[in-house]
Amino acid sequence: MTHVTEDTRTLLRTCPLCEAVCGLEVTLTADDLVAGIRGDRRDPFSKGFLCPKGASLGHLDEDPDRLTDPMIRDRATDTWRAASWEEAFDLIAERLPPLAAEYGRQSTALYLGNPNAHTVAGALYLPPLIRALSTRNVYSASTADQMPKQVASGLMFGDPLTVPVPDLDRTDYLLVLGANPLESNGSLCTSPDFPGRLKALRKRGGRLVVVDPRRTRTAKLADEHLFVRPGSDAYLLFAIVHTLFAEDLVTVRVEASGLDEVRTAATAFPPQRVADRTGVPAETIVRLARELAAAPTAAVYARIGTCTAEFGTLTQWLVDVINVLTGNLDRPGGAMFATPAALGIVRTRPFRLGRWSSRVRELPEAMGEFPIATLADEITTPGEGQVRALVTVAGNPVLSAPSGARLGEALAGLEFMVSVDRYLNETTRHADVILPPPRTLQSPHYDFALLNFAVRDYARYSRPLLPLGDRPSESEILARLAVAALGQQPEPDRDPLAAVDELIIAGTLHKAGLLERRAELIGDNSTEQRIDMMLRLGPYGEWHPAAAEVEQEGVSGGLNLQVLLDNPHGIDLGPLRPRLPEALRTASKRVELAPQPLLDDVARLRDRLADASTGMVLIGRRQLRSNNSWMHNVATLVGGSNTCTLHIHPDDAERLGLGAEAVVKSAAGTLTVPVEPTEEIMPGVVSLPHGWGHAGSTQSVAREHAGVNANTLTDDSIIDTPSGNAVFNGVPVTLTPA
Ligand SMILES: Nc1nc2c(c(=O)[nH]1)N[C@H]1C(S)=C(S)[C@@H](COP(=O)(O)OP(=O)(O)OC[C@H]3O[C@@H](n4cnc5c(=O)[nH]c(N)nc54)[C@H](O)[C@@H]3O)O[C@H]1N2
Ligand SMILES: Nc1nc2c(c(=O)[nH]1)N[C@H]1C(S)=C(S)[C@@H](COP(=O)(O)OP(=O)(O)OC[C@H]3O[C@@H](n4cnc5c(=O)[nH]c(N)nc54)[C@H](O)[C@@H]3O)O[C@H]1N2
Ligand code: SF4
Ligand SMILES: [Mo]
Repeated sequence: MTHVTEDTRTLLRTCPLCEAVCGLEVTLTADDLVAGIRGDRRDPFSKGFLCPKGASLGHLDEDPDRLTDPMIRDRATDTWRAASWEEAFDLIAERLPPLAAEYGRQSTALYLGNPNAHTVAGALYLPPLIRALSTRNVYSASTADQMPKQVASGLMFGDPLTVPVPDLDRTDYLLVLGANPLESNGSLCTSPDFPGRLKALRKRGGRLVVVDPRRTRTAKLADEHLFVRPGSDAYLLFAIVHTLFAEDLVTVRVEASGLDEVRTAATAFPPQRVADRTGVPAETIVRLARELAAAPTAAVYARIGTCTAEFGTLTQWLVDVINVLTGNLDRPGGAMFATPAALGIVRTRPFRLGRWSSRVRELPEAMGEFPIATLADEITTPGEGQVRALVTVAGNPVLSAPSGARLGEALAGLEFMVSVDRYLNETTRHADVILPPPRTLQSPHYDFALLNFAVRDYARYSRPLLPLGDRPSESEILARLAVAALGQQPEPDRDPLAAVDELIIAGTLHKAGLLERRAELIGDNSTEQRIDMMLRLGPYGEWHPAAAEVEQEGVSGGLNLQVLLDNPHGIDLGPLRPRLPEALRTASKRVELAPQPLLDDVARLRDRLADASTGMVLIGRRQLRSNNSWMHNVATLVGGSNTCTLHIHPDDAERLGLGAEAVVKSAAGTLTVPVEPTEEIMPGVVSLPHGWGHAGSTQSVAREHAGVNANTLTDDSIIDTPSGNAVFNGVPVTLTPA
């Protein structure tokens, strides 16, 4: 496993850069620099797959502009200096608790960004930080991303983490809406080499249909591509449901309630009625419904293009309604649930939405969070509970949140801000203290979040490839931040990280009636002991009463950390298996096809069918060699197709008299952007990638490829009602020549 030559050594690690969880072979020089990265061909899941980002992990890790020391900002001069860890934590302990004491707990907000879904620190040490802050003002990238899917799943299956994924390797028919896995490598569908799996689907005679306002690389690979008007997917899917009922094509194979309510709701959306709004001809919609019903197995999969839209939750709901109505939920080749190996949150009561509401706009919480679309309101609106302090962990909401520019102005008005981040960027420049995580190669890796959504069951653990030296790990940073937020000093001789872990280990083992087996947990440190415990208690685990046999030679007796350490390429736990009704957490123990909060939102959908405008609308897009806002400082990744341009159909560009640049105006803001006419986008739609807008950055490469902040144009006053999710797609805009 470790290949050593005279001056290099090759080590194994999972790539943390996207949801595909590829295995990597990292070759390091004697002075610990990355000499090369290859896909790990012996990883049973990714089988050697690697994308340009994974190949650039070394450049990212060794970026000279990356922060290595804690940074403290002098507000008077707006200048930064490096500080010691002690000084940084002391300053936080001195400033944060008094603000909470004076203005109340709610005056401190927390924002959690996307990379937390990929780090051990994010999975294991954010919950204690949230508890320490004990504020309801918790925000994350989830409400700029997948919250509609989680709300829909929570209401239908009782648990927002019980999200079905298309059984990619076995399905005969895949309908994809608003996802472009050939560039993104997949999302809420952990599937290394997604492109290869789609090619294999077609090769075995399966059919791939892609619905997208752009003719994406995924669309080009498909048997059929349909342009759809942005934001109209819920109409399209409802018309498919309508047809399934009208033509008597419904076959329900799971225990489900609410069939009649769904049938009644669908009567308002016959194909002829939604054709204009969606841009998809009625005959095509009818044919899609018939094909889905007739295919031996089929799955509908919809991702970010349909989540970050005005009817995101209804769309995500209808995806799984169709998976149920065509008999494809929870069966091989259909839409199935993964069985992650590590014990997750054990939910005993059904998911509920809106247990409390935000102060200013009275928006309901979802999964303990408020919509990121209302953070600026909470910071800028005076009154009791006004947000005055903010902690951000691995997020850049100035570039990623709707009305990002407005949020940036709001951050400037905070009394105190702490960021845990590897860069000084558009968001962290407003902080008083930045605490940088160590290099990726100094961090352990286990995919606690993403393996919930994997298309095969699989587990892999990577120890840190490089020692930490005398700096804290990101897990320690979060644990110490929790201590500082409580206004406490870490107890001498007591590691705050170990203290957190011990509390959780004792609590979990006590609940499982296994406290006396505490001493059996192995690992180099308390984090590893926790991981060992989670694996032993998980569904394949040594301590699980019904541990499934691990389908790998040489592994018997159930999973634990030692098994993963002995199998550093990862362990294949087999294809997805049917999990209903065991996985359900609904009160009825049935799939709820017609949850009331969703039926309530159907009226809003009906109303909007008539008044849809026909003007130009803006959508986003992802770029292969990019990742949201933070990989633009790697020279090998930026440039070429990875630049911030406005895609527009040539006919629109000509009609509007646009030259090299256009002024794009929305209700929220105005931008001047370079124009790139392309036949690959449907008329009436323009596309701008997000995550750009680095003018004036201290990051030397990113500054040279600045681009503009697409979220200047998106509008935080418009959200998907049930989930509070941001709306990035279908934003009305006007265009004029620059
Ligand atoms: N218009 C538009 N806006 C969008 C989207 C869109 O499609 N269109 N997509 C949305 C989506 S899906 C998402 S997920 C959000 C992302 O929203 P955010 O998570 O707010 O944004 P990122 O750009 O991913 O920022 C990640 C930050 O984490 C830092 N970082 C990277 N690795 C680590 C680490 O290991 N530890 C720590 N502490 N920090 C780290 C980076 O330096 C960066 O500052 O953006 C959303 N915004
Ligand atoms: N290379 C790369 N990979 C990434 C990221 C990245 O920035 N770059 N980001 C990561 C993150 S955080 C996420 S969440 C995932 C997202 O992964 P995906 O969901 O695959 O994201 P996109 O590639 O943006 O694909 C969304 C598609 O939706 C289309 N679309 C826009 N509006 C609509 C609409 O109204 N209806 C329909 N049907 N389609 C619409 C867009 O044209 C686009 O092709 O990718 C992850 N992987
Ligand atoms: S596809 Fe994702 S996980 Fe795989 S190498 Fe690329 S960035 Fe890493
Ligand atoms: Mo995302």
